Amino acid sequence: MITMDQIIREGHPTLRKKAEELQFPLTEEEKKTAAEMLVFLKNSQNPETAEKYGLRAGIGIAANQIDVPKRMFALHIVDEGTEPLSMTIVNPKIVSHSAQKSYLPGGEGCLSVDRDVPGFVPRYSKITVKGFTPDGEPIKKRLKGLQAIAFQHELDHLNGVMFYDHIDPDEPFRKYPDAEPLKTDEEK
Ligand code: SB7
Ligand code: NI
Repeated sequence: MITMDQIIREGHPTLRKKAEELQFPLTEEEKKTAAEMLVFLKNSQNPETAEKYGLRAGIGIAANQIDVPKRMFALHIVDEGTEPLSMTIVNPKIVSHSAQKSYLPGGEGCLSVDRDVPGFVPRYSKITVKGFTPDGEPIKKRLKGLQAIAFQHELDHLNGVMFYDHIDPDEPFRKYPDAEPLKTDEEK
C-alpha cells in the first residue's frame, strides 16, 4: 500500500525528469503500481483510512511522485457535481484544448510539496485527452473544470514540471487576460 513515506518531495531529482513512455503489455509490476496509485487516492479521501495511515488528501498522483519514472497517473475526482472521474491513464496526452484558461482561486497544492505556495496557476479550461488504460484499451475524453486542471497538473509531473513553475514570481495573484477563476459548484 502506498503511504506518504513513498511519496518523494521537491528536491528529489526524479520530479524534474521527463518520465518514459510505457510499452504494452505492461509488466505485472507496472500494473500493480497503476492499481495502487488509485487505491492511494481513494484511501487519502476516506477520512478513516487517511487518519489511520496519515495520508494527505489527493485528487491525483503521478507515477514519478512515487519514484517510478514512467508515463502514467491516477485521478480520483468524485462529488464534484459532474460525472465522477476515477482512472489510471497510461501514456496520457492532450490532443486539443480551449483558448480559454482557468485557475483555482485558492491556488494549487502538491503531495510532493510540503509548503504552501500561493498564486494562480493558469490552465486550459477544456481539454481533449487520449491515453490508455493499464490493460491497453484506448481512452479518449473531454475534460473541464477541476478535472481538466488536475489532468494538467499530473501531466506536468510526467514532464518534470511543478505547479509553482506557472506562478508569476513578481505577482503571484496577477489576473491573466485569458484566464478566469474556476467557479465553485454553487456559482455555476
Ligand atoms: C490542486 C491539486 C492537485 C491538482 C490540481 C490542483 C493534485 C494534488 C496532488 N498531487 O500532488 C498530484 O500530483
Ligand atoms: Ni502534484
